[in-house]
Amino acid sequence: MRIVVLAGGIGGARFLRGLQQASPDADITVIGNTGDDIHLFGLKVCPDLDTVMYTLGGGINEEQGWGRTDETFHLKEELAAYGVGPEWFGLGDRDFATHIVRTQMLSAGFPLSAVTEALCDRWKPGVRLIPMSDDRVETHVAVTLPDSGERKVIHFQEYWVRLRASVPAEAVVPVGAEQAKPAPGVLEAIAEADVILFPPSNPVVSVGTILAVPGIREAIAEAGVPVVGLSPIVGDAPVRGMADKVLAAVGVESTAAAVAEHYGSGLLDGWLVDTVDASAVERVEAAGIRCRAVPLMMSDLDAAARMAVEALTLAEEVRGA
Ligand code: FO1
Repeated sequence: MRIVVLAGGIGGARFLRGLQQASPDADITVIGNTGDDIHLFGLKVCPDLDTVMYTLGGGINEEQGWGRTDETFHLKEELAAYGVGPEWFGLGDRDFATHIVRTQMLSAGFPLSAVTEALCDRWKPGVRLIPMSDDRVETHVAVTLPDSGERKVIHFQEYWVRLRASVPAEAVVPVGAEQAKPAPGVLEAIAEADVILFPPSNPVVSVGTILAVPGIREAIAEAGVPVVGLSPIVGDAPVRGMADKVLAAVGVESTAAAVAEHYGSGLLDGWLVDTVDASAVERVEAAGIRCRAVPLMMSDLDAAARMAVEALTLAEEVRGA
């Protein structure tokens, strides 16, 4: 079975680990979000691609869900000693190697998709990881800074990591998305998929950014195969991260049903909500999307695998409908 998954960071990566356990023989292609990418110290950092690669490759810092395990921060300390910022983004020594190799290959003219393939040759994630685009897309957020009251547009990572999303996101803009083209293999993977999954990733800055690349949303809508998503919102709050802050920016209430409606029945055929949101099932089905309430807390690998089974089961129900 050929499965395509649109993945962001931590939630998407953890779901993928469950999907691999649930469907070991499946041919899984991951279309990774690159809107979180940031250029630091002359290096290109791809947080969501690295989180998938490290999580499935066995190198992730499990508690954080990002960065490497057994990490040290000598490079970061030395840079700070030189007064070279920013200090708010925790790049570890092992992680730096990934960004140096990536930046070297990009400078030599390799597209990000080829670079990602080369990095995955080492990590062997067991999925094909393709960036949504080889073109530069960076999510920026309009905020009113708390101390000065100044209105500013800042990089997503500054909003997410330095400000901890502590102020409202007044606008979320995937800069460059309109001019971006799907990376080689993205549209082909969607066209050849037997099922397409939206994991519990951030619907605005992760899955939303992937869908903002012209051609990807259309390809999924026209793929003619079941498209099933899992709600990242449980009990009116994000399971992790601060999805509610960016959902507000696009006028979507932080509920499992609202996120399904936001994706729309033109895109989604099925939607899984957590058992605590069972009352949302009726509203989602009224929107033309089949809905089931199942446990959605990825407390461990087996829980993630059970969620993956539920998603694939719903996909078959939709296919048979
Ligand atoms: N998230 C944090 O909350 N604090 C950090 O210092 C931090 C550093 C970091 C370094 C590399 C990397 O790949 C990810 C990192 N993240 C950090 C997570 C990152 O902000 C998020 O994983 C995504 O951008 C959102 O999905």
